[in-house]
Amino acid sequence: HLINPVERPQTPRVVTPFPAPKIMDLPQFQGGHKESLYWGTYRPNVYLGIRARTPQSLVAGLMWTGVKDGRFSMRHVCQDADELEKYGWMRHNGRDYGHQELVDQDMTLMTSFFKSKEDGSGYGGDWTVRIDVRNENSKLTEDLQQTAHLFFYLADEDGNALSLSRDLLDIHDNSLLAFGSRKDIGSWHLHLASMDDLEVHYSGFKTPHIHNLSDLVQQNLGAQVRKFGRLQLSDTSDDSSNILVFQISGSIPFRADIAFVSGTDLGGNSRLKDRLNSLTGTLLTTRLDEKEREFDDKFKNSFSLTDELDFESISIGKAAVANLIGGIGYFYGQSKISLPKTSDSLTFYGYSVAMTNSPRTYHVIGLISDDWSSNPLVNIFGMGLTEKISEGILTFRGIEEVANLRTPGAGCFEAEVVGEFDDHKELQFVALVIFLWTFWKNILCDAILQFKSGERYISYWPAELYTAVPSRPFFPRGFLWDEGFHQLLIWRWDIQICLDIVGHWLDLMNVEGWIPREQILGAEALSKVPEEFVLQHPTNGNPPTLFLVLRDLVFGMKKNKFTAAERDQISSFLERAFVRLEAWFQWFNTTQSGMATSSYFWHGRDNTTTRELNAKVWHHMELSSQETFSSGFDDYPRASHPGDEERHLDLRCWMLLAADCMYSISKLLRKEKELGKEYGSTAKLLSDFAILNQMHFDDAYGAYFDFGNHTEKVRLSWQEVGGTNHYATRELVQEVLERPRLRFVPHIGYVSLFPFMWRILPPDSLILEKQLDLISNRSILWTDYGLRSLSKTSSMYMKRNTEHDPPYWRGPIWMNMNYLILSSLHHYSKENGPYKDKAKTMYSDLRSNLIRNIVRNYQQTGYFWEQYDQKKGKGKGARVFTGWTSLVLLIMAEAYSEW
Ligand code: 6A9
Repeated sequence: HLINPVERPQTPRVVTPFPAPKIMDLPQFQGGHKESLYWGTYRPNVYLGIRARTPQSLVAGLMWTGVKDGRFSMRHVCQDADELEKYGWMRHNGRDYGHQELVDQDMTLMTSFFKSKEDGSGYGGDWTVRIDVRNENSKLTEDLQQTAHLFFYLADEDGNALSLSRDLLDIHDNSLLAFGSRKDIGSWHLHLASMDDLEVHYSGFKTPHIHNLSDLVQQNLGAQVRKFGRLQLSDTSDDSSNILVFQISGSIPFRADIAFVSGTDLGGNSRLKDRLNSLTGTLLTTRLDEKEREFDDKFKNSFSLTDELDFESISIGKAAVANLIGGIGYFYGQSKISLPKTSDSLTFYGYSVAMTNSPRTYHVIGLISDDWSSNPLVNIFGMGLTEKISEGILTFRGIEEVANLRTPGAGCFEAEVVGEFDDHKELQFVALVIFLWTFWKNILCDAILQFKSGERYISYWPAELYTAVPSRPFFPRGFLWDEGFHQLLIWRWDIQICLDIVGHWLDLMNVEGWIPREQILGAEALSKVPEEFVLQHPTNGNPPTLFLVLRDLVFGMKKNKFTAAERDQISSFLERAFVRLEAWFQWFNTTQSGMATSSYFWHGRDNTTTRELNAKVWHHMELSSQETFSSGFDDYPRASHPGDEERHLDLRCWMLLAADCMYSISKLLRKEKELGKEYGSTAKLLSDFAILNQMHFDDAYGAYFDFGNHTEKVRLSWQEVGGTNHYATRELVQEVLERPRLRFVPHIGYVSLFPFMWRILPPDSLILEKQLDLISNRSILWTDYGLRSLSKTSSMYMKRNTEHDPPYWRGPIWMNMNYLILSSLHHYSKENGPYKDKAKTMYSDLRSNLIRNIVRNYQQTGYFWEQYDQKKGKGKGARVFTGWTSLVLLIMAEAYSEW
C-alpha cells in the first residue's frame, strides 16, 4: 500500500516558516552579543532558575523546604499556594546581575546572580549564585525551624551524565560538588563555598522530565523521613544521573555561594582558583556591591524620576523594571496549532486517521521524514497500550511495509488499523498506536496529528523564544500583545535585549504572516496551561503591539537619540525585519478586514450561536463565541451577534499604528517610493477624522463605538436544560429578547477611547472635549485608582460572561490601557487648543491616582497585580503580574511615545 512519494502531501502552510532569512541570524545577534546573553535566570517559572539560551541546556535551580499546614513542602515552581509573603527581583540588569528577595514565613532568602567572563572561562563565562538565609523575626528563632534546607540542583536536559565530586567535605575552602563536560561550554565545575557550618547531602536522578523535579526530590525525602526519620537526601547517585541535587542545610542565618565555572580543562589550576575566589566570599561581596551601584546608576539614567516621588515609590519603580527584566525567559518547543474542525473527513497530513464506513476500521496515512522532535511514548504506555497489542485487540493491516522504509523522507504509507474503538475520541488513541508502532520500528516521522477533545492539531516547527512574561507564577510564557508593552520599558533599559526579543517573536511568523498569540513551548510551559487554552488558532490575531516599540525606535532614530552603534543595529534590524513586518501587516489587512472599506474586525468569533435566534435561547455558550480573546480584551462586550458586518474600533486603530509605522520605516530605510506611499495612504485613510467619525462615532452618546449586529436585550439566566445526556441540568444560558440589528454597540470603555489614545482627534475638536468628559466622569470611567475598563453605565458592566467566567475586562482597571490613555492626556496637555488645561489637570490627577494605588497595593501585599478593582483599588487576578503593570515605572518617569 505504499503511496508514490510524489503524492506526498506538502507541509501544511500553517506550520511553514516565513520564507525569509531569520532575524536572529543577523550578525549583530551572533558573536559577543550571543555569548554575553548565554547564561541567565531564564526560567521565570521557578523561584530561582538558571539556564543557557540553547534548546537543550544545563539547567540549575533552587528549592527549599517550607512549612504548610504543619508539614514540610517543597518550594520550587512559583505558585500562589506557597503563600510567600513577597518575592521578586529588586534589581536585575538582564545580563550579568540580579538580586532577589523571597519571604517565606519567618525565613527570608536572598538570592543574587552574578556572571562574569574571565580569562580562561568557557563559552558564556562563569556564574555564581549567592544565597543568604535569614530569619527576620528574631523572636521566633528559638522555637521554630532553626535549620533551613536548601536544595540546589543541576540538570542536563540533553541527558548527559553529571559527575559527583568524591569529597563533599570541606566547604570552607571552595569544595567541588560536581563536574562534567558539554559540547557548548567544555568542561565545567560546580563549587560550594561558605563560612558557615553547613551540612551537604545529595541525590542523583536520571530522567528526561525535568519539570517533575520537585516531585522527585520530595519523594526521595519522604522515603528518607519514613525510613530514618530525618529530612536528608539519600546520598545516592550513579554514574548515569543527569540530575544532581545538593541539599545544603544549616542553622539560620547562613550564606552559601555556589559557583559554576566552565572551560576548566583550558585554564591552569591557579587561574581556576583565582576565578573561584572571585566568585565567592568577600570578593563576590565586593563585586555584588559594585553591581548594585551600577544598577542604581543605570536606573537613574534610563528613567529620570522627578523629585516629587518619594524614596518608597522609587524603589517600587526599581522593582518594576527589575522584575520585568528578571522575568525574561528562554523557551524552546513547539506550539500546538488548531486545525479547522471538519465533521466527517478526517484525512490529513502527517499521521492521519480517517474513519471508513465501519466504525472500527481506520484508514491511516503516515508521512515519513527526518524531522523528529518530541516523544510521547510515555502517554502511550500510560494508556495500557502494550496490553492491547499483546492481547491482539489491535491489529494492523498493510502497515508492515513501513518497516522496510529505512530512508527518511522516502514516502508515505497507508494502512488499516482494526481495533476496539468506536468514537472520535478513540482516534487519538489510534494515532498514537501508529506513532508507537513506527517508533518501535525506528522510523522517523514528521507532523504528528493527534486528536484532543474532538479537536485536531498540528505542531508548529520547533522554535526558540526569548521573551519577557506577564507573570511568573500564572503565565510564565510569551504573549504576543503583552510583549509590545513590555518592550516600552525594555528598550529604554537595553536596546540589544529589546531587539533580540522582538527578533525572536518575528521569527515565529509563518508563511501566511501569522504569529501565534500565546507561546507554550516545552514541557515546563505546557504544565502550567489548562487544556482549553493550549491550542492556537490560525484564524485569530492579537494586537500588533510590537509596532509600538518599533515606532519609538524609528522616532528615536529621527531625533538622533541613539549612539552610532545603536543606530546601526536598529537599521540593520529593520532592514531584515521589513519583509516580515510587511507580511504581518498584510495578514491583518487581508484576513481581518471587514465588509465596509477600511473596516476591520477580530475574526474567529464563533457565530454558530446566532442560528438559534428563533429559539431565542442559546445554549452552551462557548468561550469563543462571546469573547474576543484575539483582541486581548477577552470578555469586553462586542456586538451581541458576531458577523461579517462588524467593525472593531480597536483593530482599526492597531492597523493605523501598523500602517503608519510601516510608512516611517520605509522612509527611514529609503525603500522604494511606491511601497512607502501605499502605507502612507493607508495610514492617512485610517486617521481621517471624518471617515472615522462616520464609521464609529455615535452622536447620541458622543462616543466612539464598535459597529455590528447587536441588541442590548440579552441576559444570562439560570435555565433547565435537557442535554443529549439523560440529565436535565441547570445552566446559565443567554437569552435574547429582541432581534439584533446593525447599529453601534453602545459600550463606553477602553475600546471607545482608541481614537483618543491614537491622538486622531484635532486638539480643538468638540469631540475631544467629549472624550475628556467621558474619561473624567466618575459615573463613567474615572475612579481614584485609574480608569475603568468599562463604563459603570454599560449594560455589561461587571456582568459575568458565563457561569464560570467572572467579569475581567468589564470594569477593573488595567495598566496597559491606562498608560496609553495617560500618555494621550499628556500629549493633549501640550497641544495648543481650548482643552489644553483640562487635559493637563486630568493628566496629573490620573497619573498620581495610578502611582498611588499601585504603590499602596505593593506596600500592603508585596506584589504587583494583574488588574485593580475599580471600587476600592484592590489588586486582583494574578499576582506577581510584573508584565504590563510594570508600566507604572514609565508613568512615574513620564516616559511616553511621541510620533
Ligand atoms: C490561563 C491560567 C494557573 C489575559 O497577560 C496574558 C493575557 C493577556 O494577553 C490578555 O489580554 N492574560 C488577558 O486578557 C492572561 C491569559 C491567561 C490565559 C491562560 C491560564 C493558569 O492559571
